[in-house]
Amino acid sequence: METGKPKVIVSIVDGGIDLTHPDLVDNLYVNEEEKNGTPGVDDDQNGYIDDIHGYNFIKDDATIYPDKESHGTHVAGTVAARTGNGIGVSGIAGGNGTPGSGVRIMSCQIFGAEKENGDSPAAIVYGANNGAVISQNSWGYPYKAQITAIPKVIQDAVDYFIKYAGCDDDGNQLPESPMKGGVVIFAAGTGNPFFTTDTAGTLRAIEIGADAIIKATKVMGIYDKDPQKFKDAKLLSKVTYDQALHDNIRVMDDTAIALAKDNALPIIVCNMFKSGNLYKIVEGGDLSSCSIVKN
Ligand SMILES: [Ca+2]
Ligand SMILES: [Ca+2]
Repeated sequence: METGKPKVIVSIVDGGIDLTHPDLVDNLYVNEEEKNGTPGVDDDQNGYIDDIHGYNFIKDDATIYPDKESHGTHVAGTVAARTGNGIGVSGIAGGNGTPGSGVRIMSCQIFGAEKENGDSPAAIVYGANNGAVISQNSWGYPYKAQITAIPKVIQDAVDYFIKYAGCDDDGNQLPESPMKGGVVIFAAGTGNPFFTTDTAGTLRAIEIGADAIIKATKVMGIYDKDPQKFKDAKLLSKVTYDQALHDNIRVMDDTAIALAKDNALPIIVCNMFKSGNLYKIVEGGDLSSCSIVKN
């Protein structure tokens, strides 16, 4: 089981992390040039003064402080609270029990007290430019903001992170980086009154401008008849939204499929129990052992 690696830096784009938290101190990202540098001087010349553990994109300085709800600290703990130290919680990538064996968490602060919002595109880009290969985002817009699509500046920052995290200015993988290009994670609930999980999940995929939504199931994909009942059931590599809506296919509920159709969001159906399946789809775009719903 993977418990995290210290070479992997995760930027927490959120409220500021409590940098003194005993369950997090061992797994904080440290910019050594700034730590051993001169206060008030941008020692590593990255455009940010004294950014030792990340940066505060509200105040435009390096003073990181927890938000009102301690949400940033909570999220950081879920990612990398130290495992096996007898206190607090264990993060999913908090290490194997040996000090310093988990991923490194970087604090990119965009929330503070109420009505304090930071420059979130700059915070996402900062992560890519300073060694993070995973950008963790657990935030959104209030309903009253009436935002129905991901703002272009955010989409551009997300695209930048995916393309350039772990790379030098020419787009080549840095020797110390564990990967070329990054992963942007949006953590959010799919609960929505009167809507199914499938429909709410489809809505979230549209909101973040995703290339596709993956429906992981017990079977390889979509069949012409129930593969559990019929031995000669045939796997269909592609079906249209209208086919998915009709017949007995029932990939998802009709509302979810209609929403995907209206927004031209492909639905990939695959087997969640087959090892390496998700990786094949996400990394290589290999759809040979799954089905896709699109026009
Ligand atoms: Ca700096
Ligand atoms: Ca400095």
